[in-house]
Amino acid sequence: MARQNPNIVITGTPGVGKTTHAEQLARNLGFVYVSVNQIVKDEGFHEGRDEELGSWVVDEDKLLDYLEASGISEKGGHVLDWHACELFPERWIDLVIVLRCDSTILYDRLTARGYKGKKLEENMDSEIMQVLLDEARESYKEEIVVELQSSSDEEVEGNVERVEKWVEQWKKDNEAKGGE
Ligand code: DAT
Repeated sequence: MARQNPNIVITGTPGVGKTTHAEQLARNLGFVYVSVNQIVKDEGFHEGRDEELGSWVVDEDKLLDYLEASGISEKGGHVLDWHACELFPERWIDLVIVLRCDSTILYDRLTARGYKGKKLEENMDSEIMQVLLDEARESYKEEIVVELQSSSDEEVEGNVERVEKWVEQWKKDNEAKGGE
């Protein structure tokens, strides 16, 4: 059965603004906000923490089974917030937003969060080398991957509006397809 609403992944290096965008989008659209980090932590879908990188070593099978059971694939209308995207099956996902941020601004955001040493360095390198953008482009069809800048508040506003318009169009196209 075709889903009535699209599923959207918001990805990017830590600090680029994924949570800011994903929460606002979910609120405006009436979609379900999915903090993958929170689920991994709360449900224990991990094999401990990589202290150097400051992230969970995720048990992907358990995470995907959990999301599947929540009806993501059939119902749609989920906004997924995670600093990786290649693990989500292609058939679940309709749009992948990769947020990008100016390095100086990102540096300030990450240090404000207490990142330092190797954790700070690795995340800065990841943004500069556009690791997440490449991962998204390798994992999904080119036409569903969109790179958006997230250095200023105005950009958040513009990005959210742009995605809302995209969702409207997706629904129209989807209805038209269903009526064929
Ligand atoms: P992420 O979920 O990618 O780790 P976040 O949404 O928690 O990022 O944002 C990190 C911090 O930066 C937070 O204090 C909000 C701020 N921020 C994010 N995107 C921004 C933007 N485009 N303009 C101004 N501040 C932004």
